Amino acid sequence: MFKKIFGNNKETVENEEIVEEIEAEEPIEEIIEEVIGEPEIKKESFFQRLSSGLSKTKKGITDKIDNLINNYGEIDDDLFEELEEILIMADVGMKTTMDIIDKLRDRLVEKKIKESKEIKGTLKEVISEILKENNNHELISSTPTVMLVIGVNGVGKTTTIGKIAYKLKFHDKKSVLLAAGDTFRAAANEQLIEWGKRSDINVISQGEGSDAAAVIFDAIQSAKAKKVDVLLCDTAGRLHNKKNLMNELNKIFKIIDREYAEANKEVLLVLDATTGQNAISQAKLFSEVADITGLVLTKLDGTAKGGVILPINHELNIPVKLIGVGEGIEDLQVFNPEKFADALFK
Ligand SMILES: Nc1nc2c(ncn2[C@@H]2O[C@H](COP(=O)(O)OP(=O)(O)OP(=O)(O)O)[C@@H](O)[C@H]2O)c(=O)[nH]1
Ligand SMILES: [Mg+2]
Repeated sequence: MFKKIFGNNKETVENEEIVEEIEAEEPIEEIIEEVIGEPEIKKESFFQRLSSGLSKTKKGITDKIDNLINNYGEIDDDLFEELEEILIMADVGMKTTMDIIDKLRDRLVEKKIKESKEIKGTLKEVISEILKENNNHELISSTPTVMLVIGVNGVGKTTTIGKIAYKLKFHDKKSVLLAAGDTFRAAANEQLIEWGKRSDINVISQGEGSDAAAVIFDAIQSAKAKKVDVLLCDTAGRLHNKKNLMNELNKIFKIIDREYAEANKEVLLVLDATTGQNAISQAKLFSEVADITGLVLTKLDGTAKGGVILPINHELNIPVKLIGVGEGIEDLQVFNPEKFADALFK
């Protein structure tokens, strides 16, 4: 594959070439279909997508808060205790919940609010403020950019790359190249190539079992030669305690620094919202080994644990840049705190 990509001064290989090769092998095709499914482009507005994506979380937070408010007349300590319970059950986490309650109590006193039915607006205000902390949703500050996408197994790294590539190319009008840096999992290459094909974006790959750092090296040379705006690099799913895989990540960071010092570097950590509080510990552990520039919170659509975005914002000093609200190519949104709060409290 190395020769194929770089031989005869041909820096990249067209998706079609690789895909044709893969098509000859039936079982891999089946695996890809199983892993990716069909692209699903729904005719919904940004806000409708967000709103329907958050419906399960809304049931777990705001619908319960509505019930609570209706059950109380005057605000008292019991109400705050029940509110605390709702937030903790909705994966908001102990620290962030306590901070929300404290802020809410102060704000209600300031505003001289005594009736429970008047709480909601102030609670939304407090939650919006927490969502706005750390806010920097700029995905790329300058070009060229090398963006490395990391995270544990199955959180949605490859899918997110497919969606980001589509967004960058068709919404932001950037030229994009993909690097298949997951050389570990079976059919990982083919999955990325399939995503590339959907947006007609080239993929640099060397096949399963090859050296991930070598793939990134090749991809950088290609990105430079083609003056590509954004090089998006997939990586294998890894746990922080898997030493060899963490070393591999360090090797990749070094290659990027050495081979493309002039490029802007972004490291996106992908977190799966369905894992709730676990996502927070993943972010803490990964930030010990990598300079993470942004977070992506995926699978918000499939979970009632979307409240985890609050402690992620409040307790980690890394901005949430994107949120995944479905499996389709357009189901990735730039994280907008105000719209998020609106969708939650609608
Ligand atoms: N509902 C939903 N599913 C998602 C979202 N993002 C990813 N997925 C699904 O999550 C599953 C895993 O996604 P991948 O992109 O393969 O995850 P990965 O992190 O690359 O996995 P590994 O390479 O095995 O570590 C797939 O079935 C995706 O369709 C999302 O925002 N919403
Ligand atoms: Mg993957």
